[in-house]
Amino acid sequence: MQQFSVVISGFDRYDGIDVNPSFEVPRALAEQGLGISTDIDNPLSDVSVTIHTVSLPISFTDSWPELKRMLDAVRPDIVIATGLKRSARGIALERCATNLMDAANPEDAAPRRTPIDPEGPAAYWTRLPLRSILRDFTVEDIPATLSSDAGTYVCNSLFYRLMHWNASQERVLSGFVSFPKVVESAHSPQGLPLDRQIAACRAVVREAIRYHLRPSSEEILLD
Ligand code: PCA
Repeated sequence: MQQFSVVISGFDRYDGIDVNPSFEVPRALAEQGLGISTDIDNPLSDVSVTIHTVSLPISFTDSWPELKRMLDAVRPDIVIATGLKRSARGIALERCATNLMDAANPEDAAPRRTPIDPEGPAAYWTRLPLRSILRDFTVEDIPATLSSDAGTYVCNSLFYRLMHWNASQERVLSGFVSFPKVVESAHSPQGLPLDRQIAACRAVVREAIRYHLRPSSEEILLD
């Protein structure tokens, strides 16, 4: 049986948010597992998956070092970083991490319009198989969009540093998924119930493992 180690990161408390999906979803998934069918035709029936979760501070300086400590300790095959995008209607699959920090609030001594890594490339593409993830979402009726950027705040910085690290790793797949706000009704104009967000994250991990087992150039949808 093939062993897979998956790290799913989220963030600590947000001001004004009662139920924080990027805190709740990784923990729920670690508790509930992936629910992989043991059907012999299922390519995932022969894998054993361990999910590790970490909740990070919303900080330009501290979030990446904390995630990196976890990556060094666990040496995962797959890393899914997650965050909250308050404006998102459904799940936003982030395809691109850009080399830019720009905090909207200048009071907190946060960076204004500066590169994350002055020596680094302008952007990194995700390594996650977005095409097959979207296909799963359609089957499970989970509203989602492809997103071209995770903003210019801490989520994007973490995503960029993660992809920068991933560039020097063999056989590690990483990417970033933004959750919308948690709402009660599946038919709200904006946001999704927590159980739908957990189902979405489960599909992301499942497809990432499938792709890790059998990479194909078609599955990463960039345009
Ligand atoms: N959302 C903020 C910071 C962390 C998060 O989950 C952002 O969009 O950058």
